[in-house]
Amino acid sequence: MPIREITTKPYLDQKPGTAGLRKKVTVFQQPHYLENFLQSIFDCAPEIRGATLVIGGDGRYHNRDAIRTAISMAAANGVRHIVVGQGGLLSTPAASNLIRKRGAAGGLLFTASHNPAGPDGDFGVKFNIAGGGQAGEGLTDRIYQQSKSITRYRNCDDADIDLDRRGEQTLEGTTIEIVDCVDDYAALMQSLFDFDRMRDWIKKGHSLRFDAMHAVTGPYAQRILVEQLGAPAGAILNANPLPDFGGGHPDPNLVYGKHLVDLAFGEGAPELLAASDGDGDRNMILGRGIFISPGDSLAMLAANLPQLPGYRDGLRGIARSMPTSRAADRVAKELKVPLYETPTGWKFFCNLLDAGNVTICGEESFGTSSSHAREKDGLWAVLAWLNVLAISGRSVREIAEAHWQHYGRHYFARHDYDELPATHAEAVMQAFAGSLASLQGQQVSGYEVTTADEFSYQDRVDGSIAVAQGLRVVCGEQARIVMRLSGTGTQGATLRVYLERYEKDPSAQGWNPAEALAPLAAAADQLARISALTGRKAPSLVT
Ligand code: VG1
Ligand code: CO
Repeated sequence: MPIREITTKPYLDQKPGTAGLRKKVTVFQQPHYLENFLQSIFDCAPEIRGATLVIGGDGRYHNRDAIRTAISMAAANGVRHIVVGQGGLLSTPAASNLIRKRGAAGGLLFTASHNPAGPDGDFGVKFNIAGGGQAGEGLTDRIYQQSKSITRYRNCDDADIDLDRRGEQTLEGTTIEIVDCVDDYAALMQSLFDFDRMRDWIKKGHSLRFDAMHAVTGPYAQRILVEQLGAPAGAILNANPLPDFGGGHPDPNLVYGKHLVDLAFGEGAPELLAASDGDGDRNMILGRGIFISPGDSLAMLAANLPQLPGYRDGLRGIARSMPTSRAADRVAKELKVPLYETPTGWKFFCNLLDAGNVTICGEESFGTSSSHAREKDGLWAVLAWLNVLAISGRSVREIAEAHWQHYGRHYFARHDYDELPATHAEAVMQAFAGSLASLQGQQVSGYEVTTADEFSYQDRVDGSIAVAQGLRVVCGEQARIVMRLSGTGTQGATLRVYLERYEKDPSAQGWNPAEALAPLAAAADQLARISALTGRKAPSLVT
């Protein structure tokens, strides 16, 4: 199995987005496509040579092929030790944990998150660095530049690797260690949460339901919730990972998780209902008769976290992405800890976490996690809620209502317009940008505009600046309209419109979010001429 240098020609479309390189499976199946990108990573991150690399994926179609290629190329590029999840499976947070625990110089994660899988579905690759976080903007751009001029890559001929056999194998002097995908992650969760209290809570007959959506979290939920915490096997839905995710769309939100919503609002509903996405980094939380929006979940967990074993020292700070509702800001204020507002994408939290500035982070896109990892962590959020329920003896609804009563309620919704022609999406952004200039001091939907600008962010640790991170109209604490274009799609452009409205008075908090936000939605349409410029009467998805 000699190492070979293979001559190649660059593909010019390998620009990573919000979370790595995401394309149709058929794009990744083109000769040398994945190889070019991986070699660009090895070229731009020479520290991996002679070091440890973690490799895993969410189990989707093409996962095994891609992982074999990655192992073979890593060996040919002089990686000393490769740690791979058995069967090629590692959830994104579990991979982040393994990178940290093994002192690895990096990790390759094969996932397109919640995007549908299968031969006609999506595929993706993310490069994570030492410490377990996603490569930052600078390195990501260097990798992209390298991919545009690449002329050769290194590979081993006919590498024969058994991804299912636990233990060590060798390839051209590189050790390949196949590990159980759950062990280290489960141990980490045990170090953070009170497993005895959670076990008791379940034993007393409190019920929960977790939907793994035929994606990567099945084995994790099975081990932790069923085997370790004693939940009945029926508490986990769709527990077996399938290459096409069972034909479903493992995106835990009100649309793709509607069956859970129906269960939560139906008779005999379980007390805690949750779901995760394709690669296990997202979470949706529901209780009997209530949906907890991700921004609320961040705020409520932040307020309750210091009661949990791993967080007894209190919070250092809280971070949220800019479009995420400002519910967490109020908790930070009361706890007298800093609140950081970052651009969309988990990579922006990593330097803050590394510097010890924040303990918990969240995004409106159903992402929450803490300093235990450098990725968002779906099951972590579920266990955190479960632990809070177990120690407080309160229901999800009671916790939420007490929170709103104390802090006020932030109504929030995201309206997505999918698969727009790029020209339409850009025209909307331009129209909105054009409106911003004259909005200062004006009224929008009855609120006075205090800021109308484009968000940019300077990293406090490395000084780097990220520009053009979304357009926003801020009406003090009362309301906000934010717009940005997605960086994770694989087809056309996706416009995201984020609406937020604050209601302090508990007697006025009984609206449903769609009603509460309708005037702001109308204002957004008017300011950015969305329906006029796109021909769409309504968003494709409201979450
Ligand atoms: C989306 C979300 C963002 C999230 C990203 C990756 O990005 O909005 O909050 O971090 O997906 O999540 P965009 O650019 O499409 O809005 V995951 O679970 O797909 O790794
Ligand atoms: Co994901």
